[in-house]
Amino acid sequence: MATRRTTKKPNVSKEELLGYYRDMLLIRRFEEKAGQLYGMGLIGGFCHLYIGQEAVVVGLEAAAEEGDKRITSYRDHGHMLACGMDPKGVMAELTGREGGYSKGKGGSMHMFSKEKHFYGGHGIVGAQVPLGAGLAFADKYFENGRVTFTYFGDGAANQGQVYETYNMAQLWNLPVIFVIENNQYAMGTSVARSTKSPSLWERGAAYGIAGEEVDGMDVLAVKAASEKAVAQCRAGNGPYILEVKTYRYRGHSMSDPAKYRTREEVQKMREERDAIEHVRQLLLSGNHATEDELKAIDKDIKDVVNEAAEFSKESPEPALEELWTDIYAETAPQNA
Ligand SMILES: Cc1ncc(C[n+]2csc(CCOP(=O)(O)OP(=O)(O)O)c2C)c(N)n1
Ligand SMILES: [Mg+2]
Repeated sequence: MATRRTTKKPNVSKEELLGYYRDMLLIRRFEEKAGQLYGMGLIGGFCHLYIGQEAVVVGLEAAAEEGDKRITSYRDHGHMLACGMDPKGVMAELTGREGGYSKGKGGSMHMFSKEKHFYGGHGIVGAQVPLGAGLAFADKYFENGRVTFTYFGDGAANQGQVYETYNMAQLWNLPVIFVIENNQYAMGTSVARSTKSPSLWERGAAYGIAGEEVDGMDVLAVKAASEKAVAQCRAGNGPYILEVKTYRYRGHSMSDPAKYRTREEVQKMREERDAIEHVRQLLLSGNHATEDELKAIDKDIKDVVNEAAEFSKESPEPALEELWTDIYAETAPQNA
């Protein structure tokens, strides 16, 4: 685990810092609520929470521009919120209701937003990696200057399809940023137990792809690395790999007994490395916000999340006829 932190005066405005705080807190509170709704039996199937990893997606999104695309795995609620999708629509999809982004027919592993250029939500480990390169291929073909953020985990990083994708992405100079969210575990298997080459980003060198390791508990470090990666991609220099070292506080999914790590390990990360607490301290010590102002933000976010939960309970279940809709695309995709 990298332990570097942005200790020098951050090169961001007060508004930006407050924005990151807000965005990360929204993800955390949303996920806590999703966990509660799951416990109440209102969310079916699996539920993979993102708690602990918030700085990754918020830092990456800080470098994104309108029209850029994102695609990720099943641990995707944070990615959706960070790119501006409506918490009500996301929560209602989790509870399987009509008001959800996929009309309640998809759940977290089949949720999309064309408007926000969010391409899922994929339950098959690593499947989103070649798909992400495909999105970037389309952007290159249309010469629209867009980049695609393709997120995957440390476990997925051991898959063959990742390396086939690296090869082609570099060969074709595709504008894709491969973001490895290294949260140290793939279900119950730690990185140390799954590979003898633990520096995952360095594997790109075999294909000529540049990259770097980033402290994923420091949103400003993620933002800085993301800006560099985006600049390289937009300039037409092909793909870039960011291995973002992070940590998930909760189990792999809601049904994980977490016997593969100690409570102390989790507690230590929460107490010493928490990304939200880090920004909170930067805001307070830099006199960018008072305790009361931060409390007001907390309250605001609680209201947003409670409203989303209410909406996700009140929205009706999809009608039976919906079984026969949204199966085939009616129009061929156009340049977005
Ligand atoms: C092809 C495939 N193999 C196995 C699984 C079962 N599975 C689901 S998540 C997971 C672990 C993936 O870990 P990682 O890529 O590190 O992502 P994280 O869950 O940590 O975000 C596995 C093995 C699956 N969904 N798909
Ligand atoms: Mg993992």
